[in-house]
Amino acid sequence: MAESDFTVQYGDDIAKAAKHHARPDKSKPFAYGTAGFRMNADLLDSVTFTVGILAALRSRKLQGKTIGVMITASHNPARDNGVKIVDPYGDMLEQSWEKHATELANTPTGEIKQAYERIAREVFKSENKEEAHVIIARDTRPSGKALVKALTDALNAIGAKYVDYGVLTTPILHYLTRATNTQNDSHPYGEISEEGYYKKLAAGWKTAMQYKKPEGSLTVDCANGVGADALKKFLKHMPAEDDESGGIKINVINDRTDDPSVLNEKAGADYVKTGQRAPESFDGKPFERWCSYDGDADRIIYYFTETGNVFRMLDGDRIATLAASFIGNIVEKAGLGDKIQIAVVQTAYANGASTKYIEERLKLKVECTPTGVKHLHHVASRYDIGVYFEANGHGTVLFSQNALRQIRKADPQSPAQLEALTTLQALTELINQTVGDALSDMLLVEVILAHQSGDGEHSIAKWFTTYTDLPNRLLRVEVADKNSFTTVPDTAERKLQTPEGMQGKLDELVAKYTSGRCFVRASGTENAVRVYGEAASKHEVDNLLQSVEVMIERGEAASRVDQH
Ligand code: NG1
Ligand code: ZN
Repeated sequence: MAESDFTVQYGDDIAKAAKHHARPDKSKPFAYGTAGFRMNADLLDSVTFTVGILAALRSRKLQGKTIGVMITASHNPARDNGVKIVDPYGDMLEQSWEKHATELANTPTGEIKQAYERIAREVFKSENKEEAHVIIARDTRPSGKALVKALTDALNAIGAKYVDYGVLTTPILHYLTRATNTQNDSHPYGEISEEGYYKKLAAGWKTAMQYKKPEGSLTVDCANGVGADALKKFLKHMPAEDDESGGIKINVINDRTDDPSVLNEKAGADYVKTGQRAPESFDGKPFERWCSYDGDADRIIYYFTETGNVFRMLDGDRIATLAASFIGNIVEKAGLGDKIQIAVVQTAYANGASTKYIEERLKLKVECTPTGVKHLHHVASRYDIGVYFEANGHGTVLFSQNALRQIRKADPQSPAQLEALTTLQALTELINQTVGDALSDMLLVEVILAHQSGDGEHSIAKWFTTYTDLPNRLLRVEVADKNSFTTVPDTAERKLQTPEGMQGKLDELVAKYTSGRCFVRASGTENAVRVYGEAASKHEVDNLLQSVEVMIERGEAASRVDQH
């Protein structure tokens, strides 16, 4: 018998169920990208059905471990939706499986049984009768419910067991996936419930904030998304506002989760970061701390105004530098400086000034990866402590098994060492170890600012002055075919390979500007190319980006002529 000659169950049931979730004949090809599948929700029914099949296959392949499926389109408009798979430890679907997701999503409905059996044979290698387990959550989008139905129809057809957790933030679903799979470990990640997540974070906060009280208040713009519900539930677990140990006043705004039309509208992390402006409802007083989550609460951006209404933004790069500097410091204070190595992972979109600050002032290693948190997460996990953030506010801090062991077994020699160790231990509980998490990142920032305040200066203003961002801009340019823009391998997307000759022209343009840097890459989530640039002055950046846009448009015009 040939190796692949084994029975694969459920093919007929899948074929039957698929008829209710048929792939539209004329759909464009779907691709599992940086954020899973994401598009107009009307196109997602058949795609979500096939994701159910793949999630069950993945679980069976991993001896029945629980796989997560999240239905969300994050910061995109309410009409969009998306679906992505979460691996057992809460990280993104292993990259080698993305091609199977893409293949299933593009299979005509009449051929789904054959495609399913072919993939099952390829990944299983021998007969597999494991019980499959999947957990599901969705954000507040109205289309989410029907998509969960498509997903569970697939899970029923393939004989998988599942739990539908309803409406949750993306990071809570990641937490639950990891918590479920580590229940029998010596150190389970946490209780398997939404409540368990809030309890874990609140416990970490209380320990980290013993004897500290944050200055002033914090206002959180929840983008009218699911983060609003989560934050309100979480606050019930926090110390009273006037408590001298960790009491904090948090105002929740943009919490209209009952009205989908306002989701991410003139609010939220993406609106603030891309426009470098406050949400429309902003009415903060000078130096008051504000932050914005995105629609599924995995990104966060901080900001405040200085006297005279000058807007100041603290993005993912700032959170990374704040966290790396603080954690580096307490690791030293805890006497673990020679046992724990810290690194910071960024993408090419990180402001050059932040990279310089980390390397030259903090003396820490910086790694640059392609866009998409899966890349950053992967590299960060190689270090004892890996701080990773995208400039857009998506990121976290990972503690390796070695770091956790060192922290657990350290024997403090002084009250100062004990305090540092206690804070460090608390941070390992407070910081989401699976994925970027707006709520958890917010608590991290608040802990650090509270620890650093007390010298008369506003802690947020002090944070802002640690270094000065290079003026920068991010442009989105629509092109006929974004796939004609490819980058040279191993350059973290900083050099174009095609269109031929374009990188040379770009280099010539950049060379004309002081501290100029610019790169062009195809977006993984939208049909456009992104142009990022920075230079010594705002005027120069504007100039540089305008020239690059003209260059791209000329290239487009020339290729249109070629095709005729
Ligand atoms: P694309 O569209 O590939 O640039 C965007 C963000 C990523 C990431 C993904 C997923 C920028 C420049 N790009 O990717 O960082 O967050 O969306 O949401 O912010
Ligand atoms: Zn998001």
